[in-house]
Amino acid sequence: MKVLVTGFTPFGVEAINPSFEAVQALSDKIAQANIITLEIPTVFHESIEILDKAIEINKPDIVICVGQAGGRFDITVERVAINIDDARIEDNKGNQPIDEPIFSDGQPAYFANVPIKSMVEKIRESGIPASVSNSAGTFVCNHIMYGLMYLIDKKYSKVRGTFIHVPFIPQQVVDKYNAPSMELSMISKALGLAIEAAIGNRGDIKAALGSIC
Ligand code: PCA
Repeated sequence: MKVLVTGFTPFGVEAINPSFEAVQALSDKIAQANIITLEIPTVFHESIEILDKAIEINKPDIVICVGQAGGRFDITVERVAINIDDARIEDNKGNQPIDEPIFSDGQPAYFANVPIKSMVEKIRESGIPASVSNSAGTFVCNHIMYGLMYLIDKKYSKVRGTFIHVPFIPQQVVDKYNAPSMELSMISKALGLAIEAAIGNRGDIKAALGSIC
């Protein structure tokens, strides 16, 4: 079993991206699966092309893409990706698509095909805050998750995957008022647990982890 785990390059005003920092800190083996890590540029489309090549070369069974969600306090496992780019800021190559579909021949949305609730519960059991998220936004993170699920739909039907958003780490919030953060080691541990749950479960649990608004 092989799991490809990606993180993003820093973007916006940030000098680091906790997603790739945490991905890099994962062990090489989790629950007997080989872990392959990859840094992806925070750039529309180029990110999907790089992911596509990495899937083609590495032939993973599971792909988990990870990104920073500054302002969220917990680890959020994404349920769905939507076919829209709507960028509030430029990506790392100056692109700022507004209300553009990601793929004209793609579905309006794709759902994660790993057991997201089992993953959230496994993280919570270890005392780390986590929840299911029903929106990955409309920037490059939603874009890469949509790209991943589109590629699974069109080319890699045996692959399973989703996207996980992680909070800022403490060094990013020393000058930000009221911004939540989580220690890098905790984020990395949570990612490892999420991967373990994805490896060990095909069907999901029926748990009341939905959101009210
Ligand atoms: N977070 C951004 C893109 C890259 C990242 O780490 C997002 O949530 O869209």
